[in-house]
Amino acid sequence: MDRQAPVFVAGHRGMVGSAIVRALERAGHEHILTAPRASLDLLDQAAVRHWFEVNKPRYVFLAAARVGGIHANDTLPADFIYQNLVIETNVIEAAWRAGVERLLFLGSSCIYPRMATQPMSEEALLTGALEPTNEPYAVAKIAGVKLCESFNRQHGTDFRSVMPTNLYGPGDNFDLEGSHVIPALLRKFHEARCGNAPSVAVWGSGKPRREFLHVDDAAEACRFVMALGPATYRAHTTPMCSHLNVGCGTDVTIAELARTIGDVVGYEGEIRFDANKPDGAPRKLLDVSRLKAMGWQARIGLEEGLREVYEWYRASEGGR
Ligand code: GFB
Repeated sequence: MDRQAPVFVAGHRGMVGSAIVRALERAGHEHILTAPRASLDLLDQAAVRHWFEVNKPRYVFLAAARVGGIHANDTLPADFIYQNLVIETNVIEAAWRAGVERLLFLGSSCIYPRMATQPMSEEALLTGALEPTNEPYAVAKIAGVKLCESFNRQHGTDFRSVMPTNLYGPGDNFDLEGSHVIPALLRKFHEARCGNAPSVAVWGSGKPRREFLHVDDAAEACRFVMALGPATYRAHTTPMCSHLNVGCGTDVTIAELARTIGDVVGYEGEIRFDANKPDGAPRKLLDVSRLKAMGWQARIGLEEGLREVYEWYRASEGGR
């Protein structure tokens, strides 16, 4: 990637987008373009086309999305499918129209079938039924992958896709209703410790397994994939299976995660499992061999990452 060239990070205020901006700054990029929602509504096609015509980015990281945990996905299906479809169609089509050299679309590991063989390889896409709690979001993200592939096949664009596993890190959403499991449990255990609560409620059975990747690792993977030469990228993907899994290659049960978070926070009370809440997919471990063969792998271990995010949370949101 040319460090002087304009690079647009769509969704720069989110956890992933802000991590990508930090990774680009660390790598010496001098022309990073961002657009706050107040000045560019990605749901407005005319506005997006106009912004691209005026700003002419050479590279685009499409990290903007409507995201949330299992409860948000399960209760707001129309928001999740509509907003993610519109954002990706607007940005990908405008990028083609404006002659963007390279775009990276960010999906999610939930695009794979609920009962896919574990670990899930890129070829597992569209081979079975999706997890009901996040099917609308998954369908939107699958459409994003297919949008990139279709523009590449018809128009000769170089639009790439990465499918990160469950991400966590600074700038995450700590709202207890809409968040993912790690920020939710960090906050719950923190508040239980500060309030001397006798127990903490963890949703579901605690049996599902999840793979977790620190968002700074994910951002470095995004920069790595964007920097690959077209021949290298094409040598490790196919025109109809062009996406790359991004993960750490190991997973833990939610119960093990809860115990680790309890240790990180220093909470010594009881962990209770709320069977009235959904478990979601039983497991979502990614096969990361494709990206590993290209030379990238995760560096930040889960406990190290959790400690760092907990400190960020206490300094920025947790207060005490
Ligand atoms: O992180 P999470 O909401 O998303 O839930 P998914 C992961 C697991 O943690 C589920 C359990 O089995 C939850 O029941 N869990 C336990 C909790 N306690 C809590 C809690 O307090 N809050 C939350 N949120 N979970 C998401 C998809 O699925 O994965 C998204 O819905 C996206 O669309 C994301 O794909 C990466 O991993 O189940």
